[in-house]
Amino acid sequence: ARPGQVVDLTNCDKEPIHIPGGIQPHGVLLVLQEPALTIRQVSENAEALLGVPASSLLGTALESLLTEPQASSLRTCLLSERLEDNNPLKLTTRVGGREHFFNGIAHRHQGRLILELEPTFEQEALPFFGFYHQARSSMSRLRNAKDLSALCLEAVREVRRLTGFDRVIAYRFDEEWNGAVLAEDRLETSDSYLGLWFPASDIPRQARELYTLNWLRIIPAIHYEPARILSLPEDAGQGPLDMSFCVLRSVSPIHLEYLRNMGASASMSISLLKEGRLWGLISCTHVSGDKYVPYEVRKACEFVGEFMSSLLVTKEGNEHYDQRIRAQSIQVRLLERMTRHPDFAVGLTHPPPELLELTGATGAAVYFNGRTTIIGQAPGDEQLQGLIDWLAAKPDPQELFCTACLSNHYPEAAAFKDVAAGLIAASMSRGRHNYVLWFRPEVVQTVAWGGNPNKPVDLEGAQPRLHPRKSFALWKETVRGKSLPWKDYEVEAARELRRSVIDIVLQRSEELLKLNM
Ligand code: BLA
Repeated sequence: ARPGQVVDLTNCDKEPIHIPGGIQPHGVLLVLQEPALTIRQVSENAEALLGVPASSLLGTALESLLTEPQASSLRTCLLSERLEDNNPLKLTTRVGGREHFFNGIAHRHQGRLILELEPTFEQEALPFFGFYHQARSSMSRLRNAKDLSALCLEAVREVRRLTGFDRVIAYRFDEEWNGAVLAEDRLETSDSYLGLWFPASDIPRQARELYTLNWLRIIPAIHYEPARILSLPEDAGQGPLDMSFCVLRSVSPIHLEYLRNMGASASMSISLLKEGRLWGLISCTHVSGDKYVPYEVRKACEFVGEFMSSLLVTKEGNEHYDQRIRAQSIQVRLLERMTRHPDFAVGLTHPPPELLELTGATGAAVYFNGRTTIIGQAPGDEQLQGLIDWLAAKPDPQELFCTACLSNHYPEAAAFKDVAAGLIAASMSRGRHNYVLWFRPEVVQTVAWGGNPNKPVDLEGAQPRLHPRKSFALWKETVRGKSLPWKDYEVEAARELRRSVIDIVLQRSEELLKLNM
């Protein structure tokens, strides 16, 4: 946010993070005018890194900073159509007899040629063969991962190996853009984030849009003073520089505060895309000081993200495939027991976990001929009876009634949302009211929150500013009374079980009829 602009819960996703007006000061940003490569804009930290004050660079030609042979090859590179293919440009500046080495990262956006210079040391780059072998073995590990979890784990290990971040996690968005940590590689002395969920507002819409366009972003040192971008006076009316594709783009102050609250000192994240849509992130955080990752290593990390992205369709497809197979084998065992056992309810509920596993429920009730058998967590007897009466009296009885927010349909359910905010109710016979009910608790109860909620809220500044931790409170309100959604294959498994039970019931009653004849 710019000075005077207050970001709050209602406009969090409107913060224009692509035009922050400044950069992170570990590099210098230049906007060049073609063909002479005149410096039209430059970040105010130029003096610290180049040895020339920003104000005296404005209006001059970039070449004056460089040694002559470089200047002409630079011009060839920069003026080419696909200038990004030449990144990083290895540049040496000479000012007052002192040489400085840089990686130059160039791109064109909205008709502007932007060159970002990151200081470098010769020995920093991965040797070519090292990179090649690493990439090859990393590709085969990712490709051979047997399923989605294995793929995520290989990827976070690979990124941690490449960079040395204290923690690397793989993070997947759900339908509402909340995220869950699927895999982690971390310092052994730190707490695990595995399985934790984070609310959608932690990574707002406009940030997700930028991350769909860029593979990687880095914050090497969160405690920085942004370096403003200075322009020639005659360009003053041009409006702020769009930094959507800049590697030095200054970061949202809200996010920096978020990282401070997490105890992080540096951060990097890599996008994971599935069929062009942001699927998740590989998110890296460092707690033990600044963490600068050289350009070549970042490219190797991007490569891991890009390659993992290309594998998501098959590996995630397999995930559901495995779950379906598992549901089918449970189904077979349940049916076999039901046909053997004169009392269905017993067949269905022994051993108890199988009926729950079938749909991923935490509790179930089998209501058969006026008798109820309960497994796992379920509403109390009276609450259950009330629910069954309500189901039986529904004006539009369905074979399968399925909801992730029962209290929307049946307000009395608010009283037992801790065990049954979500419900699948399968009606097992016409006329008589026999049901199998599956329950899931309110999502706030099941989902573990990863932002250290017990930590006292930091002092807020003089301006009423949004504290990132407040987003969790907001999120809790939006999910109040709701369970995690039932997945298609879980609903399908309930439907399948219903069909089989009805078949068995019919078969038995026919047999009974024959006996009685
Ligand atoms: C950005 N938030 C991000 C990013 C991550 C997270 C990974 C990408 C930038 C980066 O790589 O650091 C969130 N980081 C996490 C999570 C974990 C983690 C969930 O390590 C879990 C382990 N953030 C808030 C609120 C707002 C907010 C309330 O909590 C808005 C009001 C904003 N987050 C926010 C913004 C960005 C962001 C604006 C974009 C930062 C930028 O690119 O400029």
